[in-house]
Amino acid sequence: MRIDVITIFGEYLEPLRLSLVGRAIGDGLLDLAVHDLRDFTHDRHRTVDDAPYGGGPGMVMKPEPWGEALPSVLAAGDPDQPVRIVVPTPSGHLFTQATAGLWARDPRLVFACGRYEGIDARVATWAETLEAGGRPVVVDEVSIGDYVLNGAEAAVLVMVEAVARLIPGVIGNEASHADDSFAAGGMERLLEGPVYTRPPVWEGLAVPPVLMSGDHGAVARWRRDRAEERTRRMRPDLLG
Ligand code: JAH
Repeated sequence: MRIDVITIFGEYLEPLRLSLVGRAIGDGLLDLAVHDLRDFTHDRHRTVDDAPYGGGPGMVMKPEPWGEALPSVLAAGDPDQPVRIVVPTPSGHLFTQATAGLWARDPRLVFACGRYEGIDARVATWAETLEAGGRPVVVDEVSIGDYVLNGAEAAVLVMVEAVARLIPGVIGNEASHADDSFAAGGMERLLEGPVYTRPPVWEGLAVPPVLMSGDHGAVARWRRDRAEERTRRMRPDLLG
């Protein structure tokens, strides 16, 4: 998979070169390219924002740098691959584990990072008229949750990590994400219950004996019960 990120704060994406995602890049399973939006401006101040039409506080990202950056970035990749452009915004539809699973099968994701009050709305509309890999470009406006950030970069970190670990070959132990909270299949829509390791007693607190019983059926039932109990307590909305 190739992932492009267009941003005015490229350094924000550097942590993606660490740890598991960094290893995926090193192993050639993920190609990450970060682009500076200001490279697509032409004035001496490399201006990317302007005042909002209709008045009000804050600034809006100008469309013209995006109008140059997006075709340039699309042309930098494999022209035969279809592209999904992702625009993180608090007014988008919710990004979930299911979204991550779908995107992990895409050959190309392009993240467009807004700052200020967001990107001129015409950019998303216009980007839908682009094509890549002989197919229309898909534009997804998504939110990672109901809070406002100072810009989309932190949301991109979250989404790239959630997607990259689902790329085949990226996680050494494929079974380890089958029972993650929110993973499809297995413990569907349940939070994960508590986990324990040695020592058997720590600060006077014992590990639940069933986990040391060697009875795999009893362990599975106990884990399912704890998962349901925790989901009822922490996230009753997930149980419907
Ligand atoms: C803030 C552009 N759902 C989290 C989220 C995503 C994006 C933004 N805020 C929150 C954001 C300012 C400018 C995007």
